[in-house]
Amino acid sequence: AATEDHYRYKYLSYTKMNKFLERVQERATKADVYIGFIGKSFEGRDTPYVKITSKRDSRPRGTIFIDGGIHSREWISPAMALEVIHRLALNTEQDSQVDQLLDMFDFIVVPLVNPDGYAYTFMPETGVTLGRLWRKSRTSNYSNDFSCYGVDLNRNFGYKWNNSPSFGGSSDPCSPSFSGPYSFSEPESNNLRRLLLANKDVIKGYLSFHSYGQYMLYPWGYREDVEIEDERDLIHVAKAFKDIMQTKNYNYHVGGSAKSLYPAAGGSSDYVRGVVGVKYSYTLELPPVEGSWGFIIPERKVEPIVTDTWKGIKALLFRLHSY
Ligand code: ING
Ligand code: ZN
Repeated sequence: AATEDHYRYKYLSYTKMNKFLERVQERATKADVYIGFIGKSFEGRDTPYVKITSKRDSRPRGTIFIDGGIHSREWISPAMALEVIHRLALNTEQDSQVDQLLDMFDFIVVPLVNPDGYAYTFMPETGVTLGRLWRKSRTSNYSNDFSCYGVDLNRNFGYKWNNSPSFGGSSDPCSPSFSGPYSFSEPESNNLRRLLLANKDVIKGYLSFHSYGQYMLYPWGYREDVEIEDERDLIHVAKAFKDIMQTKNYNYHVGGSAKSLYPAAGGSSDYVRGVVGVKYSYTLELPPVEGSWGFIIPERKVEPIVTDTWKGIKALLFRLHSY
């Protein structure tokens, strides 16, 4: 039978991803690995989350909450989330920093928030432009003739949802950034909200993996002209990531997401900061930097990207803990 290493550094289908998680759980010896489900997607796919905690003792720790795959075409995002799970749960590298991290934090990882969109990007018959580059969920109820599918889940979260003037989304169900008829209209965003709120009091940091562009973004996304409290701390923690990545020849930009990228209301990291109340809430735009095929990264690049990025994430978490 295939072990979890057989599945590592690959673009896994939804089904294989679930097998990977089970194998990791079976083989974890130094950490406790719990697999739960945040709910079902629109098309009925169970959406797993993984909780990883130290085996050493059960004293309460702050929690780092990580998600991937909000946008289906950004394949490097769930791949990164799975690497985090592998590193923390198995630590086959015998990295002493991982032991320290598990002493500092509990971890909750939702590797694939949008399994329907992701499954759609895996269907060869849909072609490159329609299928592989699909961004949204796959809801089918919102256009009059049922011809336009999906909601941009990163415009559907309930903090300043559809905030005008430039909310960076669309009210047109046919648009790739359709924000939905109301906030949390989608099972996928709503499922994530439930898990976030259930852990509201313990979450110390939130990381949402997207691609692409090499940005470490903090709120606010909804407007560029609103200052965020504690910006210096947010920058300082993000710089720990940026500096490590610099030594590996990545050039990350750290900044507020509306200012650095574009204004966009209804994103998950705004919700986590604004409603869940987590000070350190980030959206990480993974490589590459540019190019029209920025979402399509050859599979052989997965290993170097996620290996390098894990080092940056570790540095960020160590600095976060020092606050
Ligand atoms: N980028 C994000 C997007 O949803 C973002 C940028 C971050 C928007 C934070 C809002 C809040 O557009 C990608 N690549 O999806
Ligand atoms: Zn995205």
